[in-house]
Amino acid sequence: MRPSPAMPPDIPEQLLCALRDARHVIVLTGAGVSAESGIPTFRDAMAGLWERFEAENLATPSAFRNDPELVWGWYEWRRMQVMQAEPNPAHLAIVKIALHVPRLTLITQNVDDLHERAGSSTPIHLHGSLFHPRCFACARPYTLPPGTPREPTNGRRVAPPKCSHCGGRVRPGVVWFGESLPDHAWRAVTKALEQDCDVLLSIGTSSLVYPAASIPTQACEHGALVVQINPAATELDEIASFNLRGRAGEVLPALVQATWKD
Ligand code: BJW
Ligand code: ZN
Repeated sequence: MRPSPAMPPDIPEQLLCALRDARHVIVLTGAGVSAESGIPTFRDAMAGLWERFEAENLATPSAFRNDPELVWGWYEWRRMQVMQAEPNPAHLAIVKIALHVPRLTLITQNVDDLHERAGSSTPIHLHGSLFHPRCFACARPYTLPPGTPREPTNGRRVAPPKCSHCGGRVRPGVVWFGESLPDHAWRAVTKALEQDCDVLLSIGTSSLVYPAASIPTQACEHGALVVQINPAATELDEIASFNLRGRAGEVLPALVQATWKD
């Protein structure tokens, strides 16, 4: 028998039922969700940022101390890429899921603003944001000038702005290796995990970076059904009840369509 077009063969009925019945869905996203918008991931072979750049020279507090111009220029280059990108069908499908379930908590490791621009109002940004820099010395927020950054081509050094309060250097508002996650973000995650999550969707993350990678396991321990959407195998494969192999921009709209016939 040919599969119905509204029911892709790789989306099991049990998963559709779980989503239809869910009262609280947690969606955890990683770089793979923005990949189809043209934003590079970190660890994918060939295309991943860490294939071309050394994380310890760019994404640590000591890297910023050693070479603030290199680090600020690299992040301005990435901010420019994001400003030139658009949300893709995966971001939009997450907005649609939120319309169908009584409660959706969106947790993202991404530092872009594509979830917000797709229409998700309050994503929890676990690893901060390219759009909220702050002073490296006194931590006061810094307001970026409007418009896309000027001339930050890849590898170009750009002097970070100075804090108007203390004169310290302004740093990107992201979470680097060895730094704690923002308190308010982790508190919101803990609260969401304690509030009867029925289904957790882990989408486009390698599940290698902690503590974010512990979220699906914690949800599972709280009784949630864990579902992974990723074209590649990850550390989460053994914990997930369903592994939907494919690109988020294709699988998620199909999942929404099959679940709610949207
Ligand atoms: C698709 C797709 C498509 C492709 N559709 N899918 C041992 C040594 C040193 C440190 C540690 C250690 N063990 C643990 C640590 C701690 C460390 C850590 O976890 N390190 C591991 C790498 C080992 N964690 C931390 O340091 C964290 N802080 C912390 O633990 O605080 C406590 C503490 C304080 C003080 C001292 C010690 C501890 C902070 C982590 C911060 C992570 N920061 C970054 C950079 C953010 C800024 C920036 O953007 O530059 O966050 S690293 C980078 O990884 C970024 C991401 O958010 C994060 C996760 O990556 P993600 O999203 O999973 O991307 P990828 O590329 O890994 O995966 C993409 C996936 O998409 C792949 O699976 C593809 O297949 C898939 N995909 N196309 C769907 N179309
Ligand atoms: Zn300052």
